[in-house]
This record gives sequence, structure tokens and C-alpha cells, in this order.
Amino acid sequence: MRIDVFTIFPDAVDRFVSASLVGKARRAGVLDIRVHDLRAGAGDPHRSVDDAPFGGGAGMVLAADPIFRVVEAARPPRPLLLLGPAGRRFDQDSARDLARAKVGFSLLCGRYEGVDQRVADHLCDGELSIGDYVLAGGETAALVVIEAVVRLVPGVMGNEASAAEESFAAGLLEYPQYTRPASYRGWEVPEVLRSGDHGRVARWRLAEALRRTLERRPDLIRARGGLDPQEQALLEEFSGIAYPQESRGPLPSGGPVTDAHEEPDAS
Ligand code: JF5
Repeated sequence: MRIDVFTIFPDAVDRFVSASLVGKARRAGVLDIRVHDLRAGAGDPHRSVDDAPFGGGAGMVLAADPIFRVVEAARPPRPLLLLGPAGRRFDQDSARDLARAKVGFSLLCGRYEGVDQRVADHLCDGELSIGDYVLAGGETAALVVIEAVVRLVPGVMGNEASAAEESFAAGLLEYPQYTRPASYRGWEVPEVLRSGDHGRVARWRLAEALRRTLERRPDLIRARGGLDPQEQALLEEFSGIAYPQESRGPLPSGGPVTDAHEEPDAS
């Protein structure tokens, strides 16, 4: 799969991409990531890529011509997506769609002051946002998109076993994980995980995934249409939690997203 990135910070993007899981896939030849410097498209000796906005106002706007030049010379894989807060929200479904794209895709990193609108209108195929906040530039957003997509690409290290696990708990938060030691500062690993009863372990994990999701992200439970009777029974078996009867109705509103860091019980 080929991924082209257009940015005014090619070194920063390239260094992160080389150091990550993405770099491994790149060196293994599974991924062809090409990072392009938008300044290569500048015409003047100062290699300027931005200019003052028509109509006035603070800040500078990335000009159309350097971007058109560099993109057209690269003939990048499509879709070419502009990263910015005005884009369509990027999520796991978008990541799966991009991972399925055979030729690959391309990302153009915008700047917070803006990009000449003709780039979005006549060069890009769409716009992507990674969330409702404003970044100085689209570079970190591009890295987020690349990492989320690349780990789904067949042949990228570690993605075979994870694929099966992911479908097992689709749309739920992860169950808690533990490693040695079994007792740390008096905090014990749940007994079920050390029981050797694989069936009970699997049921406990699903119950924990359901409990956590119900507590922290009730919107995700609602999105998958509530809990089926089997899942409700599982929840009650392990945590004694009775699931609200109107399974499609209002669920406990998520309180503040905090975590307990209390001392273990002395008794
Ligand atoms: C950017 C115009 C690009 O701020 C972002 C961003 C937020 N979510 N996803 C991306 O990118 C930088 C800001 C303004 C274009």
C-alpha cells in the first residue's frame, strides 16, 4: 500500500513514521510511504508557501500554487484527503475503509490559519478531521490516521491474531489485562485469570468489556442496539450488575471519566 503525505514539516513526519510500527512495515516492503515537502513547490528564493488572506485578517494562508505543483508532480494515490477540523470525522470505520483501498491514499496537512479554498475544491477528494479541537497543523492528525490504518493492513506485524479478537468484542471497550506478578503492592490479579478455565476466562473478559463500556461509553452500547439476553446474563453472573430493562432507552449517563487509584483494602 502506498501512502503519500504533503507537509511543510517533512522531516518531522518522516522521522515519526520511520520510528513507529509503520516504519517496520515500511522496511518490510508492505508499505510505500512517501513524504513530500510543500516548499519544493515554491517559486521564489525564500521558498514561501503562504500569503496574507484576501479580505484581511490575522495569519497567513497556504497558497494554492505550491500545493498544486508538488501534488501534481507526485501523482499520488487517490483519495487525497485534506486534514483539518472541518473534515468528516475519522473513526475506526474510516480506518477500515482506507485499509481496504488497494492503491492506497494521500494526506495533505493543512495549517490552522487555513489553506486556499481552491485546494479543497479542485485538488483534494475530501476532508478528514480526527476530532473537535484545533491543531497548529495537520501533521499530527496525519500520523494518527496513518497509524490507525496501517495496523489493519494484512501483513503488518501483529495484525492477524488481533483481527479475530477485534470481531469478538466489536464495538466494546477492552477488557482489563494483567501480567506478572500476580500480586503487586497488595493488588491481586483476578482469580479467574489464573484458574486455567479458558471458557470462564473468555466469559469473564466479555462481561468486563460489557461492564466497562456500559459504565464509560453507554453511547457505544446504544449504537450496537443494547445488550442481548445472553450478554445481560453474563453481566449479572460476574458483576451482579442488572442491565436497565429498556435496553434501547436511556442508559446511565456517563459520569466524569476518572479512574480509581485507591489503596488496596487492608483487610
Ligand atoms: C488544521 C485548518 C488544518 O486542526 C487540525 C485538525 C483537527 N482535527 N483534525 C485535524 O488540523 C490542522 C487546522 C485548520 C486546516
